[in-house]
Amino acid sequence: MTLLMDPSSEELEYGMDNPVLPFLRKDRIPHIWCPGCGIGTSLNSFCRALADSGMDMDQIAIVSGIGCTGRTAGYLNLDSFHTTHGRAIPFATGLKLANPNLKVVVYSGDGDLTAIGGNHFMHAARRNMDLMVVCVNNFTYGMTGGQVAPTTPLGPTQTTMPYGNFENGFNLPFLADACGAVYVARWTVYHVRQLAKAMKEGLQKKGFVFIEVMAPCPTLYSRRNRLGDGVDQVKYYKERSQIKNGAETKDVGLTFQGDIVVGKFVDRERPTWLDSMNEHFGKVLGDKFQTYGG
Ligand SMILES: Cc1ncc(C[n+]2csc(CCOP(=O)(O)OP(=O)(O)O)c2C)c(N)n1
Ligand code: SF4
Repeated sequence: MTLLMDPSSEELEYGMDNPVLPFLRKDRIPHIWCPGCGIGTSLNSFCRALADSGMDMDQIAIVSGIGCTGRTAGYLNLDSFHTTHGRAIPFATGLKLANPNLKVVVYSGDGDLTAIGGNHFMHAARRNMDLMVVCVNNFTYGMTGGQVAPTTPLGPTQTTMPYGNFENGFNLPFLADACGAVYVARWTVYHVRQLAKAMKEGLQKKGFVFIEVMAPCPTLYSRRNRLGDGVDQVKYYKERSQIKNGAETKDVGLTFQGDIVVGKFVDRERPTWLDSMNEHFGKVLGDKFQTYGG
């Protein structure tokens, strides 16, 4: 093979013209994720959404909690914060309120967001806090060895459910919708283009945006349940997904290896927390109140 480029050049090392490169902290690579893990694919879609959005990267911040998905913050070439377990949303809320001009994105796993962080998730959606929340749902606690998660469907085994899970899992889009999110979508890591488009829309939307991304955890969830490798899981996503934009979120619950409904389910308008606060205090205090954050 003839090398056309200097072998020490960055382009050769990472691939020429890779559009996601400017958004990654190359000094942090190689990343920690296992072969076939879906988190990296979701991150690729996110980088493409950043590129397509045309937004000023100095105006975007990313916040993660703890877990394999939580590591995304460290790999992104944005102002990024790796917070404590379950606390990405309150941290992001503080950031947003301190600097209302920032677009703040929370990027974390299903356990981090909806188990230990579930209370924060509900209230941020209820308040319509202006945040975009991406949840990589691999149905398990990846980083800590495959414990049952609040999203694990009925049936599969987990380290803490060796005879199969008997607890009902959350239908995350339904939860987000019921709590008041203004934008709710679900895609899988098979749907990379639709996912990037949803993320771009989410970046441009004002209010609590929730995007669920179904992703394989081949090392723990798939192996334990004999589902094959990451590619086998993506084939399952391809074969069993139905795109139903506008579907009622109550109807999009997931079952173990069953049909998957994907799409944009909710896209509505309602005042954000800051809009409501400004309006309220403007009315109550009149001229004594100075509008905060424009
Ligand atoms: C207060 C606290 N409790 C528990 C943990 C251990 N812990 C770290 S990550 C994690 C779960 C991660 O699962 P998930 O959010 O689904 O992310 P994944 O690793 O699957 O991407 C847990 C329980 C912790 N770090 N801090
Ligand atoms: S343990 Fe699972 S979620 Fe974590 S990096 Fe490996 S495959 Fe991904």
